[in-house]
Amino acid sequence: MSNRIRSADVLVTSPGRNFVTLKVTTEDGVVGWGDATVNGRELAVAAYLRDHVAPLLVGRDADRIEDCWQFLYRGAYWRRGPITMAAIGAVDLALWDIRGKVLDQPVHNLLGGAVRDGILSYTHASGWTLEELKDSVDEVLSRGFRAVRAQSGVPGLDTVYGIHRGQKSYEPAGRGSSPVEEMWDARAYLRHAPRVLSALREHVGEEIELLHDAHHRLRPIEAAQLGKDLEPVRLFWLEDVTTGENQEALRLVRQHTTTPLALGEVFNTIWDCKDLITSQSIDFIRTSVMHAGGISHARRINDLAALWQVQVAPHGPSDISPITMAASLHLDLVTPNLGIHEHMGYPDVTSEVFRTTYSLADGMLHPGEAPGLGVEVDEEAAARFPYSQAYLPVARRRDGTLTDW
Ligand code: GCO
Ligand code: MG
Repeated sequence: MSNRIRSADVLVTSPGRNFVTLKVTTEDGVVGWGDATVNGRELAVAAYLRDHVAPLLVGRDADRIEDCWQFLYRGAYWRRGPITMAAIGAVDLALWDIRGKVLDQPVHNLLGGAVRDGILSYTHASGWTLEELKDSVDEVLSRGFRAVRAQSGVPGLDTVYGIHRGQKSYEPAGRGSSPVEEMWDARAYLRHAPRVLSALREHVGEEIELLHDAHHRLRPIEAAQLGKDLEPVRLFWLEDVTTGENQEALRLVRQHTTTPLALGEVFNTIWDCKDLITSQSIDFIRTSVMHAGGISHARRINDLAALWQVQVAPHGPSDISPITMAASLHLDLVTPNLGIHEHMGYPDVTSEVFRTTYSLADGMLHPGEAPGLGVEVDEEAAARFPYSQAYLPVARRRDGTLTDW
């Protein structure tokens, strides 16, 4: 029996949207799958994996997951950052998948076993108008969800983060060779969002959990104002109310409001999360398992958060593949301080390539009991969906200044 790595191959495929997948095969022929998708920068991470990581994996012992993580993280010298950490994350996921398959166990059993029966999840609802938003929320609730993220249009803006442009569901990345340019008006949003969310609270009653994503685009004092104005709505959380780069900003927001704060979907390491967690400036840490270097690193973030009574709420948009979704669910199942998991869902066609065994029923997710992560990739199907360039939008203020999208 040999768990040495024979090959590591990168697949870029686009069933409904672009995904970067890593396939690691051992000398015994066991295959582990990893995800390395960085939305809008897919080919950069594919090249990093193909040119700089895959050659280092061949011949290594697939059982030594932590050593491999340390080797790729410390060994790069130029460490951290989304591309490097997504690549390391993909390798880590693939090695946990192999480990589970070799031992014939689902990954959560290798991580200490389940501490809960299922994982509370939320999905997205949106509408240009309050009436459309109510209908969208009702539709989500009719599918069994008890927690819903609500995004609304803003009068005077014809594109707003989180609101779909005609198609069935919202997908921010647009196909084409350059990004769509959206317009942003913080004053208009700050006037409108509290009114809409208050009306929505009236509509759904007290027991449904409402979440809202401000998507990094407010300045600190605007963020504080929004948090304060939304207190009567009793949100489950207000997400990315300002950017997380200047972490002091969150302390300012915190001083002004008791609305729970969630942040961290663009963070890559425990170092990015450390100050916000240890200063208790946030209530939920949102790193995705893959963008934060895989299970081996994300679990350290989760444990740090536990010490400071911060809950874990993994990022789960359509732009991380079902492999990361599954990995996240295995880790959620064993994490005592889990809060909630995002489930944005995928275009139907994605399931032609990614065969999953995780489940969603009555708003609760479960990773399933298949050995490994429980996701298999159909390579023939993947080949039918070649990469096609897509970018996330950019945003400008009314005077044309580029701002955070
Ligand atoms: C979320 C996110 C996403 C991001 C996307 C960018 O809360 O789900 O904000 O929708 O915009 O992941 O690639
Ligand atoms: Mg978000």
